[in-house]
Amino acid sequence: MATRWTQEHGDDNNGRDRASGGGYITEQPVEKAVLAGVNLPEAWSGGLGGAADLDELARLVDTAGAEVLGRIEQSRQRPAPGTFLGKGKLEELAELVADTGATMVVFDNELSPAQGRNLEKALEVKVLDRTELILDIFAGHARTRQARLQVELAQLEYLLPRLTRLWAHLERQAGGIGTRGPGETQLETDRRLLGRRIARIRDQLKEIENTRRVQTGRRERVFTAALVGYTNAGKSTLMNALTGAGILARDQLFATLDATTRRVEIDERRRYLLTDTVGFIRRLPHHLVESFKATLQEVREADLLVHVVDASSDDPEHQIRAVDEVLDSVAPGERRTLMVFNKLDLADAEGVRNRFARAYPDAVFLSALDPAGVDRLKGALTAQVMREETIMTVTVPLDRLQLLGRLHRTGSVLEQEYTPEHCVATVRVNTEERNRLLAEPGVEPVNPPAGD
Ligand SMILES: Nc1nc2c(ncn2[C@@H]2O[C@H](COP(=O)(O)OP(=O)(O)OP(=O)(O)O)[C@@H](O)[C@H]2O)c(=O)[nH]1
Ligand SMILES: [Mg+2]
Repeated sequence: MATRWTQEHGDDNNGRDRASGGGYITEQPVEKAVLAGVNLPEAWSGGLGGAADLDELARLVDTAGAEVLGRIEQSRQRPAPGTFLGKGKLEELAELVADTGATMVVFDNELSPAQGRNLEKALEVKVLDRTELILDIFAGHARTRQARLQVELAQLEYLLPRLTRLWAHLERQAGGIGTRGPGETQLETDRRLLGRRIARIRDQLKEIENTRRVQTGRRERVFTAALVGYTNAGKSTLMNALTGAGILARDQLFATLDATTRRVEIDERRRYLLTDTVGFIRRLPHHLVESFKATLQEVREADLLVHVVDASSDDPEHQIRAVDEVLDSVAPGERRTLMVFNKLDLADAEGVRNRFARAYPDAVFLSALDPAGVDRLKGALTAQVMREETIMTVTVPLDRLQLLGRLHRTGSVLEQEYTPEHCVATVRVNTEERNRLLAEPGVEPVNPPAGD
């Protein structure tokens, strides 16, 4: 039972070393898990229904650093109120735990505090639900102060109603999946203190967000594209291939949690910003979506979403739907999206094209490992940025003609006429140049094009 984490929550000195070590557990034995899933009707309560996906749960457990020793599944019209699983299935699960020597049971469903307690009593091992597992992985992968605070906030809010159960965990064993994090440092505190901590984190996050706002406000307005998609789809790999950003990309779920932004130069006149963001998953815990609102701000503010899909996954459509659902809550309304079907080297490339080309005529099909494919994506992104170009006519005061200098050099001044006070120039500009020009005192638009 002496499973230990390499570091305590809140210490960020060697977060990167941890990640390159391929897991967080330094001492054996590794925790041993049995997976349990209840298939519920799709429409069951608040998006928590649907079939269990124990393969994906196994990947999550593996990412968290535990070993999977067994699985059980049950289909029900609704969860059994006390224990989620029916009585017979619960006995079967208890036997499986005993036979395998498992140290914990992980549910693919979200358990109520009472269900968690009852299950732990019946099974006599630690019981985690999908949300706790995902929160734990996020806690292990958070790198920046902002990401760590966001995860801690989500953990605290999730744990608050479950405190008694958490304390029981901690008495039985120190450490292990699901007990890392705020629980350890808050062991001897009460809910009131926890509430205060939550309030403080919220304040700190607000401060970080305000600083970011001031900084981006000072930046010029540049076309921004954000990579979004299911976890492990290849967002960071593509980001690195397009920008040389050197972001952590690995075969793990939720490898990157922080938004990273890089500039991509198209030519002397045109550039755009590309942002890599946190991956999504089906039934992403709403506490996480809530507390990652700040990171996801990048998604909300982007001019273009580049939706990366792992075309080699079992069910790409399902993943696309899951991502769209998260996006609906994060960035509601119209979204301009470029679909990118990645990992074609691992998929039946022709089959994938046939399946998706009709629904997504502008989509890019590629493998991030193929430089020619990455070039095509680059081309598609450039085309999207260029689509932003508009032709407009402005008056420029004669003593400020230098404002047109850069546009002259790139051949973007299409016409020029002079009046005694003004130059009337028709220019081809992208969003950034347009806004910069119109922000200059004395520069006025003439007959702005309809619909602009
Ligand atoms: N074979 C193959 N592997 C790929 C391709 N693109 C990405 N990968 C691998 O897939 C794994 C996940 O890639 P990441 O770039 O980390 O995925 P991500 O979308 O950033 O994932 P998260 O940050 O976890 O949400 C890594 O092991 C990559 O090397 C591809 O086109 N072909
Ligand atoms: Mg990533």
